[in-house]
Amino acid sequence: MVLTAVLGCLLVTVAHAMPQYRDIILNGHNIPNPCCPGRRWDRVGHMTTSGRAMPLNDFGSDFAANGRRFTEELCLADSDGDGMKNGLELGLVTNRFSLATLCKFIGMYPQAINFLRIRGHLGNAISHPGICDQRGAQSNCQPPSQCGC
Ligand SMILES: [Ca+2]
Repeated sequence: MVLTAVLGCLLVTVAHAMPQYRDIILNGHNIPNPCCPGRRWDRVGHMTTSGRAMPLNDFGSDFAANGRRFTEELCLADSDGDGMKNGLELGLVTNRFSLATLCKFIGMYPQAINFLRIRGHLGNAISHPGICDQRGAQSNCQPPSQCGC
């Protein structure tokens, strides 16, 4: 009985959180949790990182609007309005190429995430692209009042 309940919860989580999308998002498996420093946010496109309620955050809405692909446009967008473009928050390193160039590249070759990392153009994600943490220099958003930790 308990096993059935646990498996049911896992299936619901897998069916709704769509963890495979993390594979096509830069650092999708290692998004910092803005509410709990040092922890990850496993559902990059959702407002919560755990629990059953899974409304999309602004990054998730933008991702869905882009056909559930990490496009050049999504890379250059500032989904959470904190003043930092998604590509920068997700770890693109712009010391050699501009963000526009790197976003164009990943938009054209979405399977090239590991190539970018190996070549030093992708570091660790520095903040969450869909949950405002007010890190951006031109931040125009508020962190959620109940982030959960
Ligand atoms: Ca942002």
